[in-house]
Amino acid sequence: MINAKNYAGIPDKYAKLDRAETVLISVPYDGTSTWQKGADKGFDAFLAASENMELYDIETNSEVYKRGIYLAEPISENSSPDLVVEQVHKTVKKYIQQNKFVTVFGGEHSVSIGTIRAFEESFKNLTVLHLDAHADLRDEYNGTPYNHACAVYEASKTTNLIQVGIRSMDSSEKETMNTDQVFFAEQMIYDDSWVDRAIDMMTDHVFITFDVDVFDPSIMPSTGTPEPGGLLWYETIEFLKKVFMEKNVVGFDIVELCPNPTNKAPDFMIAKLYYKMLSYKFCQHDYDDFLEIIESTEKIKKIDKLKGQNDFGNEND
Ligand SMILES: [Mn+2]
Repeated sequence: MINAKNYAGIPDKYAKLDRAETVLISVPYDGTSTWQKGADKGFDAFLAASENMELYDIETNSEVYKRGIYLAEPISENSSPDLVVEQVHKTVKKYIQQNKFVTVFGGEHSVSIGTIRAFEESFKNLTVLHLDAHADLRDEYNGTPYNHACAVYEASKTTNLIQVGIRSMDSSEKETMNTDQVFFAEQMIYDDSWVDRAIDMMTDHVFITFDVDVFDPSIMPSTGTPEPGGLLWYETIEFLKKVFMEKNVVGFDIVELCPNPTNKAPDFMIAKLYYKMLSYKFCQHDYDDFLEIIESTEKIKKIDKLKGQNDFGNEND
C-alpha cells in the first residue's frame, strides 16, 4: 500500500523517497494503553493539522519541506505488542540504512522500543533524550515488556538515557532510574540551569523520544494520561533548538497524541512541533542568516528612527 497523501500537502517532487532527506513513519498502534484510548487516531489528526499549517518557518527563515519529506507506508501491525516492536524496528532500520533522517509518529509510547533499538544498533554511544511526564522505566507491565509503561526501560540499559519533565512514576521504578540524569518537572520550574546541564550530559548522537504529555495539560489536554505541572511551548522549543544546534540529532519520535474532535489546537501544536524540529535539524546555515537579518533589521530600525526625528525636525523648520 502506498500513501495517497503527501505530508502537509507538499508538492510531489518533495515527497518522493529517492530525494527526501526525511522519512516519516506512522505507527497508529494503541494496544497497550491503560486509561484513555485514542492514540491510534493521533497520526491522522496530526496530518490534517499539518496540511493547514504555513510551511515557512519565521524563526529559522527556512522552508524545510524543500529538503524532502517522504511519508512511508504506515505500520499497521497490531496483533501483539512484541510484533509491533519487531515491525517498527525492522522498518526504522531499513530507512536509517538508506541514510534518511528517520522520524516516527505514534501511537502510544510502546512503539518507541523498536525505534530506539534500531537507532541504538546504528549509532555508537547513542543518547536517548526522553521528554515525558512519566518515567516509563518498568521492566514489564500487564504481562509484557512491550507496554507503554516500559517505553525506555531497554534504553536505560543500552543507551545514555536522559529524562526531562518527569512528574509521575511508581516507586518500583526508582531501582532502574539514574536520578543524576533525570530532570524532574518541579525542579525545572525553579531553576533553568537544567537546559545546559542536560545538554552537557549528552553524547554526540542524540535520539529524541517525545511523549506529548510532557507538555502542561493546559496546552496539551489531548493525551491519554495528562499530568499537571508540565512544560509550556517556548521553553520546550528553546530547549530542543539548543539540542539540535549543539548535538547531532539522528532522529526522533512523537507519541501519545490522543486527539479530541472538538479541540483541534493541540493537534496543531504537535504539527508545529514536528515541523519546528525538522526546521532546527536542517536550518543551521539558514539560522545564521536569520540572525544576520534580525541584526540588520535592528540597525535599519535605528537609522529610520533617527531619520524620522530629523524629518520631524525639518518639518518644523
Ligand atoms: Mn507519558
